[in-house]
Amino acid sequence: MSSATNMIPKRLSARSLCFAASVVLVVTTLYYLALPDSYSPAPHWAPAPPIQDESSALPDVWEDRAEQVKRAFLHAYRGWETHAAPHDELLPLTNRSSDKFNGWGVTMYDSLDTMILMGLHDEFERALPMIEQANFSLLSLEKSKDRKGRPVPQHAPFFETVIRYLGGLLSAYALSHEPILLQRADDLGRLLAPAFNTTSGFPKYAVNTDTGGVTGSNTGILAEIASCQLEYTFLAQLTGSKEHFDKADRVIQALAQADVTRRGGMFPMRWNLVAGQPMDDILSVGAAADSAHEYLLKQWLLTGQTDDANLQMYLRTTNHILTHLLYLSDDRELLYVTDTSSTAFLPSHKMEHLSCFLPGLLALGAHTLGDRFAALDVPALGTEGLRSHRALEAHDLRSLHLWAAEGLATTCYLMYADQASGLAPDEVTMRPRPKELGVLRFAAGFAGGGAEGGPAGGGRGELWIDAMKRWKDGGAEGAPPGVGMKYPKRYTMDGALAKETDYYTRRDEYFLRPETVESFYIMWRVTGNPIWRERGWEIFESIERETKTDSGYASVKDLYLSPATQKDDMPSYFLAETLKYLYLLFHEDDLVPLDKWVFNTEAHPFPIFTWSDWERRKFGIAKPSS
Ligand code: DMJ
Repeated sequence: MSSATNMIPKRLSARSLCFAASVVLVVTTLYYLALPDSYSPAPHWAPAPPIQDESSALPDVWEDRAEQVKRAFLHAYRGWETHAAPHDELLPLTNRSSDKFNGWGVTMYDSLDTMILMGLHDEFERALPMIEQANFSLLSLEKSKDRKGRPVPQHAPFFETVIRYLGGLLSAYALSHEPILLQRADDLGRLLAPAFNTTSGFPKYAVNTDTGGVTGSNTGILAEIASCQLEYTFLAQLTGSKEHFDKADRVIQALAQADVTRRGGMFPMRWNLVAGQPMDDILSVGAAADSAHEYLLKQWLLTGQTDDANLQMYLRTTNHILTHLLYLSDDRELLYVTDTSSTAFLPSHKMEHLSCFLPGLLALGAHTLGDRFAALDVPALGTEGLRSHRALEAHDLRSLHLWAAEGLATTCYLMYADQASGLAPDEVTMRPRPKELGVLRFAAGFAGGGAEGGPAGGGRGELWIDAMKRWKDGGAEGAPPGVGMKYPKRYTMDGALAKETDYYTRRDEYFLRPETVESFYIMWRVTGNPIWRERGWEIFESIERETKTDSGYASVKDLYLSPATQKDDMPSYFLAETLKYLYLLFHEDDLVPLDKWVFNTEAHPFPIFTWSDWERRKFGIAKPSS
């Protein structure tokens, strides 16, 4: 059990309250000045500004902050080049390397488009000859051992290889037009294609790129079987290859045809790759599920908003998330997203850092869907889907998605700001607000709990959508539940007041993950509210303070202490995603406009396109209905 379980909130000091009060006034005014006309879900309240450094109003501050992120990227990348190239990832404490992703130098492939966006042309140029020589063979791994001395597997994990390598090549090609990048993307797309040789068309776990042999059981994980559509579709559009197109299209068709009516139209976690049907009822936006939900909206966006199958799946899924997976915590009324188990769809009240991509996704949907929120095919919904639809009918969906996005992104921020290290735990268990006032509070096991003994699986709490209904029925006074002013609370090691906390930590490690700053970037672009930049800057400062090493940046544990304890690990997504989103968040120019580009789940931007008549005919794509 983590000692974080026994941490308690400390009262805010009078000095910090005074300081906060004075900046609230200034920043609220700034907020309204910066607010675009299109974002006005409830003009009578304002979201909470965090404690803000007054110097951030100066004109050059954000450019300087973007430069600092660029320097961080260079520090990490040069550390990899010096100590780990041509291997996959740098071990930033021992200056050794690891080969967890095929040994082809994943850090370089994952970093290519970030280099272009940051104007790091020397680094990009140095990478091209290595890509020229790449043959995507696994034979060099034959004698490699992992850190525990075990032989490294002789297969390329399909999902990770697609999102990091294929996504990286395609995006760098789109930004640079270097022909070798597309050639290698095409090679890799073909070498990985045997994974799709299943009855359903969903890909298997892994491929041996030397033999074409496929590894993995006939049970697939949602995120791994349904997060390749963007990459294979864009590859098809660039190469004109129907083979590539068909790979993505079969995945989309299999999802669209799967029977998920008793899950309210949302896709669960485990799938039978022969039948193409779900095998359990676990509904989650976290690990093993996340990017599959993301790709529904993004595939619709990538292909110029004409793909009705993906639109329908996205609308159904978000209806279910909004009505079944969102809850409020008991102390600060934090909005959180959890998962429901196979047993009667009970919520676990667990919230993962991985789930912090959801606010960004909801904001992106609110920004782009417009009147298409009304396009849901209601007669095709099952009973459960219809119930969600009815529960949402009273609401303006665009506002609801934006409020959910704001509340969730605030919770994701507080999971950082609450810790002495300023870095968020990978997993927490939330204490839900009880269903009705006066009902015995849900507290048993919380203070002395932990991953095993805590409240997971017990106590239903009040669904956000029910609290929203009461708020609306009561005249919609003040901020909607879970949205608006929220302050950090610093925890101490004394367990006496543990029942006052909103959550306890299940996993007190920060793996340099991007999801929270990814959502801040989209929130900033969609709402124009500077609060998201400020919060992103706080997180970057914590990353610099707690995770920087002589050669790179390290994952950390013991987050409730500063300095936190560093671990010998620097994932490639730190360069591909975390630093890219921070750079884009601070950069004064809109380098990747959201109406022109779509980010794959590894933050590699692909340009939005529309199919030409010839491509429609060649690939067999029906004309859009409107
Ligand atoms: C990234 O590799 C991708 O974003 C993936 O979809 C899940 N999360 C990791 C980083 O946390």
